[in-house]
Amino acid sequence: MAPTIPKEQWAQVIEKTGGPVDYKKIPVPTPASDEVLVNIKFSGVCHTDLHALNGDWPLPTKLPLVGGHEGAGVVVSRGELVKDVEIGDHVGVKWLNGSCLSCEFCQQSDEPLCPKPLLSGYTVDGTFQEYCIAKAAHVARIPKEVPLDAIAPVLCAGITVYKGLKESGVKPGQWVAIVGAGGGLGSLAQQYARAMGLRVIGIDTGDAKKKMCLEQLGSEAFVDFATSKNLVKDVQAATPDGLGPHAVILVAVNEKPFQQAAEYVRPRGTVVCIGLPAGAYLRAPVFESVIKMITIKGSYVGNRKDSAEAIEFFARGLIKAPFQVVGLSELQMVYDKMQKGEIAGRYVLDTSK
Ligand code: 8ID
Ligand code: ZN
Repeated sequence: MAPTIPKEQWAQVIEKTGGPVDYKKIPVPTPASDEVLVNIKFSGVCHTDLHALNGDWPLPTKLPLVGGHEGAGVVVSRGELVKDVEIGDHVGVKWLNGSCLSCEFCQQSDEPLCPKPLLSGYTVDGTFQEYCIAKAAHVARIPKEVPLDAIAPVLCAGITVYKGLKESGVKPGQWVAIVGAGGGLGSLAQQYARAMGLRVIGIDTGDAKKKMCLEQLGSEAFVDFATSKNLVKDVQAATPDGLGPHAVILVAVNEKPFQQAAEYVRPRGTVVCIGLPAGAYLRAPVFESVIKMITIKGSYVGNRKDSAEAIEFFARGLIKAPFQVVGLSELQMVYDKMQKGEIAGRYVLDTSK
């Protein structure tokens, strides 16, 4: 029996850049021929959603905007060209809502680099609503036994850090520093790193995040960036030979660590930039970069295969990161906490509340 789809739904809407978000009723959209309509059950709140609200990136959002791009839910209707996604399937709506599928980048499975991307919760309405549209070719497949609340943060944070770890080229047994370890991406990065056989140094601040990283997420060492007197030395000292981590995964929302990582990464090591602090620049000493032969690179979400792999790690029970569920109506509270750096792990919104 086809599910009943209401005409109206609850959503969190940004009317103007800077906010606040407005919790109100809006029409339920209708999918085009190549799209599906997903009844979003849970959506994670990523710091990218806060960048969208604040308008602090050099890329304008649509307005009014429904944010959100970590949506897990159930397909309730589909366009007439959609053949391989069924009504009732569990799917994830990711940051990359759609891409052209024919450019050079889409052809080589680098679809996040498509010059004409549709970005959920940024250039198209996202997952902070009960019913969300997504291109059928891009929805992530979620096995039915996987809980939709816990998988939600994987749909951006998990996929992104898993991809970043692969891009770093580190091998099992090697050390990786996760900078911003206490946040949404950082907490999942530790779990993926452990599942991939890596040894982890967490970098963030405060006792709650320290405890979470060391006791729950698998970091073997923790460096508090706010209290460390010599961060570079402390990070290097956390590896047994004192030469520093083989890779650094930067997921902080602050420019400074992007200018420090090259100093403590091991010779031949790789610095992977993922966090997107507003107006920030990379900086590295030329002398050390050259004589240590280091690599500095960016990493941006993941393609459909990376997404499927990241979900499979989760489905196998290898990824357990803390999250707190609150109602969709409480999004502004989540933004306020995120702005102050007070969130350990991820908040997930229940769209029915
Ligand atoms: O594809 C991508 N590249 C991608 C995908 C998804 C998200 C990029 N992002 C970007 C987001 O837009 C955001 O800029 O990654 C960044 C992190 O997102 P998040 O994990 O959702 O943010 P959070 O939960 O607020 O965590 C940030 C953590 O960084 C710590 C904070 O304490 C917090 O725990 N942090 C800060 I701010 N400064 C730090 C520093 N100097 C720091 N940790 C270590 N050193
Ligand atoms: Zn995100």
